[in-house]
Amino acid sequence: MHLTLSQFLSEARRAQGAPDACLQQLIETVADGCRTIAAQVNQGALGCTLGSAGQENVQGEIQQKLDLIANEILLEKAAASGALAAIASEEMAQIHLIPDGGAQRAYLLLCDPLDGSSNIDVNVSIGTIFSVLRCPRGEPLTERAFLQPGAQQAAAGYAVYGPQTLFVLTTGEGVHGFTLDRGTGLWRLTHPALRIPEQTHEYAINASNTRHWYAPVQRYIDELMAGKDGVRQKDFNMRWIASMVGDVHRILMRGGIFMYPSDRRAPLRPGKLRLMYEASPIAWLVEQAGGAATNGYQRILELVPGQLHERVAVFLGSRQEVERVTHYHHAV
Ligand code: AHM
Ligand code: MG
Repeated sequence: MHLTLSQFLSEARRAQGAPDACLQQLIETVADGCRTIAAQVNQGALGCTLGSAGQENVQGEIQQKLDLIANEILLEKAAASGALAAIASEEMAQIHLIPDGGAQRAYLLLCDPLDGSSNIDVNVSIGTIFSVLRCPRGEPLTERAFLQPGAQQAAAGYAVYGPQTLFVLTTGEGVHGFTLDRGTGLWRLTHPALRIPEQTHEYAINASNTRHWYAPVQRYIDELMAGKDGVRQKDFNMRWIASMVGDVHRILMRGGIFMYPSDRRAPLRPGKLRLMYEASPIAWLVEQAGGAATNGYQRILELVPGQLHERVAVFLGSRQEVERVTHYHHAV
């Protein structure tokens, strides 16, 4: 029988002393939020959740109705959890302080409530990404409290809303996947101890940006595309879902490398993805599953954020490929 998420976390707490009761409660609250979001996703056109909300977020991107609905669901659940001091989200310019944030106020939550927004209306996999940090004590709670490197995360994970709905989690003891049992509403451990193969023949990148890439990315992709006829001496296959959660989930299942590089268009805006609630949590999951994650030069988990919504270049997945493309960056 598959353990429920709650049973799994309780057993981990007994065996390793972590997560603590407060963190366990918070993880279960986030998972509960994801189950509620999944129900909204499933309703599709019947639930009036498709289409644009007609407004922009802090990054100047048009928000979809489901972006806002998912954000509200997580805010409401998190506020009631008793474990949280504040929450930050892709969909909110400022951090949100939890009024009377519970007796403990031990943690901070960051999230991308609905990742892959361009796929909502076309019924392709989308997801929720989250990261939990410890709340620093003894200082006023401002955005500064959130600006911790990813290596300090207490928990991280995502839900993927696809043909199956999964909740994938790390608290620093490997990566574990739980499938939503729609009959009972329980998350059940179906994918324990996920490992990413070191080698792969699959890569994911938005190739429509080819003409904008810097030389190291251009070199790496040219070599992959040359396949058996080039220096790599094997053929590679390309996949691009345009939901990072979907692409990363495939990589956790069978290997691969995912890239969203910075490019010549905006040297001051490195890449598209956000460091704190997209790249860092996914980087920790990938490393915990035996893979690697860099910005082309450095481990993503070591980057110290300067701002809540800052962007970062991303290369992550099968270790040998990430090391190769990182080496190409250092070689120029
Ligand atoms: P979102 O959080 O607004 O959905 O944006 C992030 C998404 C990632 O999930 C995905 O990898 C990327 O944007 C796709 O970008 P592009 O449209 O350039 O292919
Ligand atoms: Mg996103």
